Amino acid sequence: LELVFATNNAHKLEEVQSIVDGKFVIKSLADIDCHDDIPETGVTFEENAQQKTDYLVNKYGLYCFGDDSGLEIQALNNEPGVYSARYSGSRDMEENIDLVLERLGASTNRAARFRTVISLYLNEQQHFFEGAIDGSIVAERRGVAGFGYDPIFIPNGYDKTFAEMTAAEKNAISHRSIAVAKLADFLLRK
Ligand code: ITT
Repeated sequence: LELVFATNNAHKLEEVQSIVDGKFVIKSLADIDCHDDIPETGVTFEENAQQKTDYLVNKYGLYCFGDDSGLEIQALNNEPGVYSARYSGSRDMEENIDLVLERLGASTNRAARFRTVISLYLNEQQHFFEGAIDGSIVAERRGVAGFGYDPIFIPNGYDKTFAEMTAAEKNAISHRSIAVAKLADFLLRK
């Protein structure tokens, strides 16, 4: 089975490839020579994830999956949420993290959740798979691994941020790995 992964985020591609570990073949957008900026205008992870797969289905007629994900911070009314990639108005993650830390300030409620929704389009049918992990936001960045908000998120029960973990440690517990495990189970049962 070959599926196109509708993402322009190289970190997501790498994580998902390592989680799937060859159980099925993942083609990137570069592999199909697609360099488009796929529109993302929804207000939920589901809508955005489906927009990514709808785009490939409509343009290329391909079976594919897409990942929409983000960080929900309780004290910020679940922001940045679907706006995680552009919270400050730009895709610069330094600025996005600065804005989160500034808005959170000295708040004692540091509770946060990473969420991923995967949209799969296969055999003319639409499916969704979700993953989430609860944790908290630290006062200052820690670690250099991973991507996005990893330097400020500590999963509950751990004392390291995602950015202080190895890829294998993050992939063993992350929101993305939970969603991808459900996707892989579904595909392998077919
Ligand atoms: P595609 O839409 O092309 O897949 P994107 O980076 O725009 O790539 P999203 O729209 O899903 O992806 O935005 C999610 C943002 O949330 C992402 O840019 C990161 O900043 C953040 N994010 C998602 N998963 C993350 C993770 O595992 N660790 C840290 N930050 C993450």
